[in-house]
Amino acid sequence: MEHAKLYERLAERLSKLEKFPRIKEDKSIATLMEEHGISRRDFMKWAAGVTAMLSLPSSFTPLMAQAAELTDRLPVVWLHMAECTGCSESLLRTDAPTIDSVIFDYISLEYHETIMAAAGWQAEHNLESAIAKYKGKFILMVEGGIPAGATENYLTVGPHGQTGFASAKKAADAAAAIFAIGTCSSFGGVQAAYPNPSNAQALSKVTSKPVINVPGCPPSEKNIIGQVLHYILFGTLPALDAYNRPKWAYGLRIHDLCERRGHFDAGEFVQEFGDAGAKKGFCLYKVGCKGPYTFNNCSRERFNQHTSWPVQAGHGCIGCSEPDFWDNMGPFEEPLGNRLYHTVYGEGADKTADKVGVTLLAATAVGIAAHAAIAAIKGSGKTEE
Ligand code: FSX
Ligand code: SF4
Ligand code: F3S
Repeated sequence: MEHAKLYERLAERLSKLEKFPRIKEDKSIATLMEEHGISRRDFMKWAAGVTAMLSLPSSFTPLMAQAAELTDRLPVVWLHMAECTGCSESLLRTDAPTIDSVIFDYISLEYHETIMAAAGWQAEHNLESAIAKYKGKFILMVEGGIPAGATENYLTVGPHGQTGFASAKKAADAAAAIFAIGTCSSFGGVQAAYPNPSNAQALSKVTSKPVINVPGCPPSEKNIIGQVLHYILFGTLPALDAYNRPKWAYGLRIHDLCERRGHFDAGEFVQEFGDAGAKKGFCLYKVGCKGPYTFNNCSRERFNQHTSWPVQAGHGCIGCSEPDFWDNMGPFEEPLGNRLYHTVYGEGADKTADKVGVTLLAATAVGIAAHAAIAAIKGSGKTEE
């Protein structure tokens, strides 16, 4: 009954959106899909996958497909701050066009520095007119940390040398919804790593409006597009965790659904890269996997249309969707538990644990390290040829 009511409410919202004028008149999504060799059947299969990912019942699949068809009614402004453009690459650089990347083409992207043709004065003008034309109606996606150094001059964009800080603030003030795309925009990211020379900040420090964080360095294409579709369907904030990450994507630890989890439980670990255990697909905890402390859906959804993800490729998770992971999760190829036990320079374990940031994280680290240690004592972690 509850589902029926929700279905009705969402269907009503979509039929209202459908009446909005299409921003892109040139092509329908069906034509675009056809051009990329994607059948209607593939599209519906994809819509079923996204429906499950957003924890909606499978009967909502037609609504999801309809929401994807309406992404051209929604103006999006995408700003680049201090970062590596990996988030955009995550969406755009798949070797074959995925449905997510086709939808990204279809979205009415009013401004995106990496893929637009305009440059210089023209680009700046485009941004200003998009913000003015769609005031209060556009989605703002920001990629990158925002340098707020002493003079705010660490990042300037465009011919007027506007600071990144000012440009993000101006766009955020006029946006209908704000998504921080990637760990840099969500939490500061690599440029905010100690000693953070440009005083890089999270997008949420630039505006007082709610910011939905979609972290990951980079986030998967699914988490970016999924967030857009969630907004089209619901028009409200999703349920968020303590770090403003949508729970549908960041509600579980990598470790919870990892395909190597059976080996972790059995105490079967890779002791060093390339050993016999690595060949058998054993757990990567002892070579640094941070999956037990990292909240993201990589082990469930994977990347590039479900083909692979870091742990499947043979390297541990480095915790890239967690705040300050550059400082807190390193060294990336050593277990976090080692750091908690083998304290350096006379610092106590508690003091070191404090730096990890979250008590839960530290407690889990101790538990996980204990598991690995017990497994080693039992001798079951050995991987002789
Ligand atoms: Fe790079 Fe995006 Fe990392 Fe940051 O991703 S993949 S440095 S999250 O902002 O471009
Ligand atoms: Fe998977 Fe890493 Fe957990 Fe091992 S420690 S089961 S590799 S997430
Ligand atoms: Fe990042 Fe770990 Fe996923 S490193 S991409 S959160 S497996």
